[in-house]
Amino acid sequence: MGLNIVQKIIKSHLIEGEMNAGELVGIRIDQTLTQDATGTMAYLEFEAMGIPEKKTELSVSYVDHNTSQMGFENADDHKYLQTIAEKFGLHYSRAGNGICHQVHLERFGIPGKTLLGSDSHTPTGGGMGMMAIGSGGLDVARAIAGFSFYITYPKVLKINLTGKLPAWVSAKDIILYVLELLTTKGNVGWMIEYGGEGVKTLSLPERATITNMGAELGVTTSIFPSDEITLAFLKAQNREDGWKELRADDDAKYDRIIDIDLSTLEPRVATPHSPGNVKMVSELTGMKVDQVCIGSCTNSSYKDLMTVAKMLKGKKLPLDMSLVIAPGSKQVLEMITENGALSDLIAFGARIMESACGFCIGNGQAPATDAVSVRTNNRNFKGRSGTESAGIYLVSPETAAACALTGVMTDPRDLGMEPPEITFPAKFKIDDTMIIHPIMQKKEIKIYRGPNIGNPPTNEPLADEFFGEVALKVGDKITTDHIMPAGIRLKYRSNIPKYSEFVFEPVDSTFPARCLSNKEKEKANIIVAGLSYGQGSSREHAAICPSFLGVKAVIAKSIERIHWANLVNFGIIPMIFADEEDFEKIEQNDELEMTNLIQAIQNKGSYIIKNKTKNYEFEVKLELSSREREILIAGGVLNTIKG
Ligand code: MIC
Ligand code: SF4
Repeated sequence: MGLNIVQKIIKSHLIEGEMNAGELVGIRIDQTLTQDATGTMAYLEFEAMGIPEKKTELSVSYVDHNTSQMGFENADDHKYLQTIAEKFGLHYSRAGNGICHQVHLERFGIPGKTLLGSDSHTPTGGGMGMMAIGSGGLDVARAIAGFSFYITYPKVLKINLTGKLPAWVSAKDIILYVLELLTTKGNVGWMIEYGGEGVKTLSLPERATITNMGAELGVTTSIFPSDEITLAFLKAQNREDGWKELRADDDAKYDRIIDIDLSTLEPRVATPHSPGNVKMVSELTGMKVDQVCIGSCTNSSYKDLMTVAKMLKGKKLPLDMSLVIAPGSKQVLEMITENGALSDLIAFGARIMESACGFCIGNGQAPATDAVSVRTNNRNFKGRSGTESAGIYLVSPETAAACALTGVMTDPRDLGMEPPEITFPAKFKIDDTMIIHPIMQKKEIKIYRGPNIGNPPTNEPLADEFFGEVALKVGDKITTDHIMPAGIRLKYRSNIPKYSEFVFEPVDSTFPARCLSNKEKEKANIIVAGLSYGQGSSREHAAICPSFLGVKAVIAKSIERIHWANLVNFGIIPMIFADEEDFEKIEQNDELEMTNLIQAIQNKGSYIIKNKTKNYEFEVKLELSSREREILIAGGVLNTIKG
C-alpha cells in the first residue's frame, strides 16, 4: 500500500512504536528551534540534563519575542541565550534578525526533516515539507539532548485543493476557511496534509501561512508536498542543495479527505475572541476600524509586505487610525528598503516596528479602550493585545491594507483597484551576519546569568494520597494566554517565583494567593475546566507556574495536546471527566480526596475521586501512556532524566 507524506516522514524517523493510529511513537528529531520567551527555560532544563553538546543536526536559538527591553531582564536573557548557544554548538539568531518561523523557512528548513520547536507555530515549516511540531521547552531540550520525541501516531486528514484563488483572496483566507470548517476544538491527534492541483498555485510563503495557522485548529501539524515551488524558494535562498521531492504515493490512504475549490473562496475574518469565529469580510463591511497591524509569523513575508506597499503607495492614512507594520525578518525588511516599498509605507503613515513578534504577543501597540484592531496575525484571544476591551479581527494582508485605506472594515474586492502583481524574487537578499554559527563555538565560555534567571523548580515524586481544593473552576476553551499572560508579564519568563504571581491573572487574580495559602496548609490545588483546556501557545510556564503554586491535577472535559504534555512534564496529573455531568456538579472551593493514587497512575485507566464537600464520588479517566505514567510518578520529567 502506498504512503502519504506524513507516513513517509514518520517511517523514516521512527525509533519506537508501531505506525497505528492512536499508538505512541517515538521519532528522531533532526532540527530544533527555540525562541527567547520559551528558550531560557528550555536551556536551563537542557543544562540540568548535563549533556555536553547538542545531538541534533541543527538547533537554532532565536530572539524575537522579548525584544522591547523595558528593563534589564530581556537583555540579560539574550546574553544567557547567546552564551548557551556558543557553549553547546547551537545557531543563535540575534534580536533584529526576525521572527523564528520566518527566518527558519528562509535560512534553515529542509524538506523531509523533522523540526521540533518550543513555539506552537513551529508547523509553519510544514509549508516547505518539514514535519514541524510545536512542544513545550522541556521536550525540545530532550530532543537537543538526543532523545526521541513522542507523538500519538496521527490520523491524517487530506485537504485536497483544486482551482485557483480569485483576485484579492489569499492564503490567509484559505486557512480561515479551514478554521470555519474544523473549528478550534476536537482536532487533537490529527495531522493535515495538503495536496491536489491547487497546491501548485501557492508559493512557499503562502503555504507557510496555511500551516502556521493550523496551530489554531489544535492539530499536531500540517504539511505540504515538496515540489518545484519549494525548490524555487530554496534556490532563491541559495539553499537548493537541501531540496528533495516529497509527495504522497498515488494510492496513499487518508483517514478523511476534504475538497476545497480555491476559486470559490472569499475574503474572511476571524472575529473576537477566537480564531475559530470566522465570518465573511463582506458581513462586517463599514465597521469603524481604529488600528491595523500587519506582521507576525503568519503574514509578514516579502510578498505580503510588497502587496500592502503597492496597495498603499501614493495614498494617506485616515486621520483617526493607526497603522503598524512589523516585517517578518531582516531579509524582508532589507529587501523592501532597497526597492523603495518601505518609503511608500512610511509616506502613507505606517509606523514601522522591528522585525519581531511585537504586537502579536501584546508587546506594545495595545489598542485603545473598546477599539477595533484589524490584524494579520493568528490569535485574537481576549486581552492578548494588551487591551481587555479591544476587539481583534484577523484578516489577510490584502484585507488589512484595504481597511487602512478606508478606515472601515473593507472587502478588498470593493476597492475598485486591480490587485497588485508581485514577482517572486529570483534571489532573496542573503546576509547571515545576524546569526552566530556553531563554528564559533567556545566550549569553555562562562554562561551569563542575570539576576532574573532562576533554575527550573524541582518537584517531589507523586504522593500516594492527597486532600485538595478546587482552587479554580473555568469553562471551555481556556487558552494558555489565560493561564499565563504574556504582554507586560513576558519579562518574567526566566523567573518562575515572580511569574507565578500572575497565573490566571486575566481570569481571577486572587488565584495565586489562594494556592499559596493552600500549599502552606499542605493542601493540594486542583483546577477544574471544560473543553479544550490549554489551547494556543506552547508556553510550558502554563504548567510550571501552577506546579510551583502546588497545583497537582487538572480535571477537564478535554485538554489540548501540547498543554497535556507540559502538565505531565511538570508533574501535574491530567484527568478527564468520565461523565461530563460531573463538571456541572463540582464547584470552586470543593474539597476533594484522592487516595491510592500511585497504583492508579501506574496501571489504571480510570480513577474515583471523592468530593468531600458535597459527599459524592465521581470517575475520571487517566488516558496516559506508560511513559507518562512513569514521569508523573517521578514528579516530572526532569526527575526521570536526572535518575
Ligand atoms: C504565541 O504565539 O502565543 C507565542 C508567544 O509565540 C507562544 C510561545 C510563548 O508563549 O512563548 C506559542 O505560540 O507557543
Ligand atoms: Fe511570535 Fe506571534 Fe508568531 Fe507567536 S504567533 S511566534 S508571538 S509572531
